[in-house]
Amino acid sequence: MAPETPASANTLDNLLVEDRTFAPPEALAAHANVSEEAYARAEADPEAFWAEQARRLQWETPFTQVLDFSDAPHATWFADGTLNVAVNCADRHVAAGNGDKVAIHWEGEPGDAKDITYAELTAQVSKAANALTELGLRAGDRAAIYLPMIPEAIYSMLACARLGVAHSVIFGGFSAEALRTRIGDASAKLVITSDGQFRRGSAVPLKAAVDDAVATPDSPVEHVLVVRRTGIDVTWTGRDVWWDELVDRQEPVHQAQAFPAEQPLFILYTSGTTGKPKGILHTSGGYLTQASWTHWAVFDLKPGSDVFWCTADIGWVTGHSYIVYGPLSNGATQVVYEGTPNSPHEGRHWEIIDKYKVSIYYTAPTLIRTFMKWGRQIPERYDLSSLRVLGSVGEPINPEAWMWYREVIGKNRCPIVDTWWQTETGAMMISPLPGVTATKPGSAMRPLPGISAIVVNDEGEPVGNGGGGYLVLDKPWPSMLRTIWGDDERFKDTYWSRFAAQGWYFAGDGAKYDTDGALWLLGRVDDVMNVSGHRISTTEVESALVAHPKVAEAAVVGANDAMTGQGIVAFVILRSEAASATTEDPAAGEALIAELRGHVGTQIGPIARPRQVMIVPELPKTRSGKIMRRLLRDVAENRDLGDVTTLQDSSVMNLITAGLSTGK
Ligand code: 6R9
Repeated sequence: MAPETPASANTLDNLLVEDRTFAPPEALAAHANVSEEAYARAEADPEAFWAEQARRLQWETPFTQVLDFSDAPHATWFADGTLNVAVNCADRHVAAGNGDKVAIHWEGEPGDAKDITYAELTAQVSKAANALTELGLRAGDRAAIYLPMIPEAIYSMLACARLGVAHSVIFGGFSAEALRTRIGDASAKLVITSDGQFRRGSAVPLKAAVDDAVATPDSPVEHVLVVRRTGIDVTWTGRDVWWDELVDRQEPVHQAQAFPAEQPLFILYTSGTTGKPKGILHTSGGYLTQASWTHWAVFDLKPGSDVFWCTADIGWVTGHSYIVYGPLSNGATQVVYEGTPNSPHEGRHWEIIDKYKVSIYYTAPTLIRTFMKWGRQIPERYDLSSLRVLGSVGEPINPEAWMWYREVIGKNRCPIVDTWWQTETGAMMISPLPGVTATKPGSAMRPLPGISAIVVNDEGEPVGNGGGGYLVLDKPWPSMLRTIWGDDERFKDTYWSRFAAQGWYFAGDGAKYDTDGALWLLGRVDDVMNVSGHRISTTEVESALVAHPKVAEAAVVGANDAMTGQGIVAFVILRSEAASATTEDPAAGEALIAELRGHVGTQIGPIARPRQVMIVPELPKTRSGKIMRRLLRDVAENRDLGDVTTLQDSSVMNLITAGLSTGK
């Protein structure tokens, strides 16, 4: 059978139907930070809306211009205003009388803990800024930060911001090679790292990778500043400086200078699926405006009573915007946790929520599905009654994972905000507002006030309700990326050439509207499968699989198929009980595979029925928890594996391929 053209003109088939809807809780809606009127007001005059949000910040020189998009796709926001980002995140809360308020409840992996007030934060950032100045850093320079989730990571980011130095945070655990290319691309003069980091109870080296990365004659790095975290042995050279010897002796006061709104704030590298990583550049005023406002609006933050916790790593954009810049600019109290969710036990997150009375919890679908796999009996041992808003980010959240999150963690009380955004967008773009928007399991619902997003087909025509296609952002927004560091051509090419005629930003994600007009994100367009001419999103088939009571996680890929163009191959992780049952009895495993294929067929239609289902113990993920389908495609098509350097745990692929070759 030759692949046929689908009957509809839509770019993506719309398979999954979801009709559960949850209204915002009345008590929350009655006191919500934002109300329905904000949408219409922002739409009528987006620039006035964002100017109003920008005034939530402290400006040294007030701006008179808002947006300038005359050099599109390059935008400037608030360009004639000046501000200091670190002052906005620390000093101004002290000046407002909140110096004794806890900014950070820091919880170390081994169980050490420390509360950091806004006064302490201001002093530490000032000392670090003085130290960086002593090392020769000046406004306009770049510094790389390669640290675990310890307070010094946040002090370092804010010290850079304070000096007008752009930081480039690199995931603690990326290889020396990954470090070298990122340091080189940004010409970083300084690397801030630690001797080692704790991972599941043991101390592992960190500085060693930096030693490797800077050991070339052409390295731009002049100094390596080293935090003592684990006490493990390190090798030492003339360019190395201990944090406790340099920073601790500095004055806790630093006179901050204001910088223009368009001063570079950070570069963050996204791996992309192919080619060299892209250094996404963000600047100061627009970025901070949107990070700050979305953190306040989307979580309905009450800075006086809420305890916020974002479980991301600071090496991911989510950590930049919703651990550092959003919460601290809002003067929030938050938890920062150094470790992994199952160290020393699988109840660690719930124990922390109980201990600090966390009221807003923001995490990723990958983790929710992991918690589902471990079982609901674990969170049920803890008091989670302090929670009032739950958030999700990083991937589409499957409806069943959403329902589990709502019932088991939120006890059917807490609204869930599913927030769609990207490193490139800098801050949240599409999300419900917890006191305003009704929610549906798995949908990000609608663009935030001040944001415009539409779903279009190949020709750039809006698809309308019930249709699927490409997600585009058709209006500029304050925290938009300004360029790709050192490669402006690639910036234009990657994001602005697909719909150049219309001048739209191409997000690279598939999306659809349901019949009510709610927005559903459907994964990267590169991952879309083509089965007999039907374009099927990975997300919908994965969601159908996760809806089966024995499945915790699923990843599907399209593999070459002589008959249908591509055939759907599913990799499935079972929930704990089902996993032990199938390991003990291979026949039960075979029966379950047949059941799962049938289940997808009945849930969303025969066209989406997987050709193959493989039960695996793990899935390959990036450090921000995204499934790397590219590697699974290599497995499904019996190819050698491509680049595995951005995997969170590179041994996972051995586990998967070993399991397959023994027929499991
Ligand atoms: C913040 C972040 C961006 C990509 C994005 C999309 C996926 C993120 C999502 C989501 C569906 C959500 N993504 N949030 N997909 N629903 N709520 O994750 O940034 O690491 O740059 O990834 O992540 O595919 O294009 P980043």
